[in-house]
Amino acid sequence: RPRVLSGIQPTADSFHLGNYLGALRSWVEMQETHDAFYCVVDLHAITISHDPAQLRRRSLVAAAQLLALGLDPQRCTLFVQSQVPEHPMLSWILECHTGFGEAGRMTQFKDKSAKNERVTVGLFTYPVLQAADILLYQADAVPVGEDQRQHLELVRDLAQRFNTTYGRTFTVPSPYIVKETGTIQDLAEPARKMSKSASGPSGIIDLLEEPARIRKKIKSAVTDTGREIVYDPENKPGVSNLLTIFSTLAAVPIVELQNRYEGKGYGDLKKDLAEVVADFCAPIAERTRSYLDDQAELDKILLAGAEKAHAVAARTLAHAYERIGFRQPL
Ligand code: AQP
Repeated sequence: RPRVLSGIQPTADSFHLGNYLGALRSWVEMQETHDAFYCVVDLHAITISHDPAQLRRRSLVAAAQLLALGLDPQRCTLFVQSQVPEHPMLSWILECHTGFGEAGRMTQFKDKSAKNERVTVGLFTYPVLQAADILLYQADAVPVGEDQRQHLELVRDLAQRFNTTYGRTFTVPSPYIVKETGTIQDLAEPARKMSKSASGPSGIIDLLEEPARIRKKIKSAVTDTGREIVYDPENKPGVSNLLTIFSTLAAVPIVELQNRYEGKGYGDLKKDLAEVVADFCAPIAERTRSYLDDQAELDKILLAGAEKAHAVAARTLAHAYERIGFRQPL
């Protein structure tokens, strides 16, 4: 089976609809067809300022949500990044093979460093740690949203560079980006992506949110001028975003939705979509709570996942050490 790896940051109290439609949906599907490794990337979460107790809690909530979405520890390896020591070890090696200018071209770094007052070296090397995450597992594919495409290009470049310099060591991974849902836009500002850090409360829908709040947000989503319900992301980004969300969650093709709402108004579309989203999120929130009720079991699942991940990561790191000219790690 081909191997996949992907990660998600525990930087909020809940994942949002963009995370789910852009990435996590593929995670659940790919555990059936791939040898899948998924991690909660808490090392990445400290690249911006954080609170330790909150991070500890959020990592657990993140893992519980992933299980609630359908990840099955029997079918995939689910772990928390900081429990597997090889990640920062390989990251250091890769940092020493990354050009300063090359890392400086990453648009996510440019965006985040412009927004944060305190810009750390860790924020700068963020995508190199991401490369270590992926290369340690020899992943063939990486299911991510469109916003991660540039980072994935860097990962490929680093793998190729290392292989050319020292001999074949790493699998060169391909991004797996679902075209239709590559980016889910902010509900209040449809020109921007829905984002944990940049979206205001009216622009983002959390999977753990109360149904009443979800309905309210969908109903007040910014739509475009005109009345027609047609998919046209360029000229009608608001309505198109709603159609994308509707189509994927309800498994109805967009053309069919266009036909269904012909002659009707934005209000009709929003009213129905509000129900679809609220009905989708409610059982996820319920299941997340029940995973969190048994923390001992959750800890056990994560420890078992970390042990499985460590066995694979240690093998790759030993190989990289050999190639580089280091003595073997303990
Ligand atoms: N709006 C989005 N549409 C589609 N996919 C998205 N992803 C994030 N936002 C969207 C995908 O979710 C996965 C998890 O990425 P992450 O942990 O790096 O989350 P993120 O990038 O931190 O999410 P945000 O909301 O964008 O947070 P900030 O603003 O803090 O960076 C990734 O596969 C990502 O592509």
